[in-house]
Amino acid sequence: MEKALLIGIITQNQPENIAIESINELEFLALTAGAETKKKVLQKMLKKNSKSFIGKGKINEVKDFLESEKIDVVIFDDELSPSQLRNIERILNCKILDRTNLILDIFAFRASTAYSRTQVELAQYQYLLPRLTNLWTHLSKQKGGIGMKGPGEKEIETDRRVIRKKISLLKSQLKKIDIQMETQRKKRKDMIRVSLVGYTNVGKSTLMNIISKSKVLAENKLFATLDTKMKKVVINNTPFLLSDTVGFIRKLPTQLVESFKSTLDEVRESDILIHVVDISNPNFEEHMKSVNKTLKELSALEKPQIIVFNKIDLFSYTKKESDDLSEWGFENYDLAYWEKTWMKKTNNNSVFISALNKKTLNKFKDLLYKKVCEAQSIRYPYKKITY
Ligand SMILES: Nc1nc2c(ncn2[C@@H]2O[C@H](COP(=O)(O)OP(=O)(O)OP(=O)(O)O)[C@@H](O)[C@H]2O)c(=O)[nH]1
Ligand SMILES: [Mg+2]
Repeated sequence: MEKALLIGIITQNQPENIAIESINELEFLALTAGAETKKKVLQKMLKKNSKSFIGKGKINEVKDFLESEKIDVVIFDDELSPSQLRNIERILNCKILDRTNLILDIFAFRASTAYSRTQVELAQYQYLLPRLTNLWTHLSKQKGGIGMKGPGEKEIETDRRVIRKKISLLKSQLKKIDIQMETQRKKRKDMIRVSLVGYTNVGKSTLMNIISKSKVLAENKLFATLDTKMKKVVINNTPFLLSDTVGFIRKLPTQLVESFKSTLDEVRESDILIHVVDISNPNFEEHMKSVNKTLKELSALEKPQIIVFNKIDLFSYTKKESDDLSEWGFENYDLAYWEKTWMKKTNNNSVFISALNKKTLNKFKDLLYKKVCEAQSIRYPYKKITY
């Protein structure tokens, strides 16, 4: 396993608790990609340093650390600009990755169909294009070339041209697949369509498997699902289509959202969204915000939503003693509190379940059935529905 050092920043937009959770998540991403984290560095800053992301003194500290320990890769928790990447690489003389890069890597590894592979490849080339000069310096260094001059502009131009060509080729391939998918989707137009959405690793595929008796890969890893899986489900004689799709994450690379446009079309065209949340994660509200942000980008935020708070079996809280007058934190609220709060906030469109517990699942099925009937009566207002 490669050894990694992670770097993140604390700013006004990203307070300490969120920065910590974000860098811990980066550690999980790194592990998923195959790197073991040896050290995490967080720096408090007014804003990102335009040249070296973190401060100059801090980056020198990192450099000293790299020299004393055997670190293979330094990973930044935000996307680096091409010039930042170049500068930092020059200072640290080590393999540098950023969050986007790492997520793209995991996606590339996970992509198992020609379709998702094409989508990931497109996102990768789009990420690579403005950073090409950089890559070249990196390669020339590996070849033992002296100095940092890199290739002449002309050679870079050729490479850029090759990549641009590749990008347009991938785009036209995707277009072809899109047309096929669209015709398939049109065929299903009469049915009510329901999509499972949510942060990665919250249990979407597990739920899909349980209620549709299908076999989607579900595991304790980020982005286990990349392709949309669809299944016909029947509750109380009412059929509808249920689909499971790629999970979201904070700071999801824009290139990915763009290239996964067609995978995400299913979400865009759904009648109902089931937003699955892992309530055992102390940052679940943060996660919900990231998911809603992506849903907004897909113009899908206004769709009817059921919020499924999953993994209640793992939920824990610290009870406060009555003589303890310190401020209440997230960890002091019990499940009943969250249930009350969210039932109110969502007008009773929430359920609290454990995908592993059959009893709680019935509550979910009831709510889902109610929503499907509602969607149907909106779509076919004159058709009599028997409940
Ligand atoms: N304890 C507990 N674990 C759960 C529950 N639901 C799912 N899990 C576990 O959580 C992990 C992630 O589940 P998945 O179903 O793969 O999650 P996902 O949302 O599809 O994740 P991605 O496809 O990677 O975005 C797996 O190890 C599941 O076994 C639950 O209610 N309780
Ligand atoms: Mg999944």
